[in-house]
Amino acid sequence: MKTILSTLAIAAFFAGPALASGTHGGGHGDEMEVGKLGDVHHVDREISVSMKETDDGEMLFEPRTFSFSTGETIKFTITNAGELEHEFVLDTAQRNVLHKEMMAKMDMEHDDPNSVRLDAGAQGEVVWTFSNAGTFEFACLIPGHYESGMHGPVVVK
Ligand SMILES: [Cu+2]
Repeated sequence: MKTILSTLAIAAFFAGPALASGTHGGGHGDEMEVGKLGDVHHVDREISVSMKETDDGEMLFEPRTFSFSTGETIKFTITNAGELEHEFVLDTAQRNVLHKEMMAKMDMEHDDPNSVRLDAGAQGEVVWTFSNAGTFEFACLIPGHYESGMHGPVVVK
């Protein structure tokens, strides 16, 4: 059974010291440290991302890293070119670790603008504005996938 949880539910689940020290308080709508939902009519750049497994058991994103300027709005067009289900999640590395631990305990679908989960062969998109400078992370948090290589840095300058 799959449970649909929002970022807020995840925050509530992890309402412990680790999360409290790692995030700013609310009050800015859906703004996250990594940024916010982008305006599809004001996209600065479009980037294609593929997700797949390799013959030797790795799971990969292509490209493996991203570098953006503060304030840029990116349209990610994401293709699952593999044979398994995958997802693309933008967040801080710290929150991805917590989120991944939660995913290991219960299968979970996201209903958040910072992520998309795709069946094999499917395509989806995430339009995102990187409003804050810093080093963030994109990852697939389906159990075992992060460890198989599905994560990379997002540097915002
Ligand atoms: Cu995956």
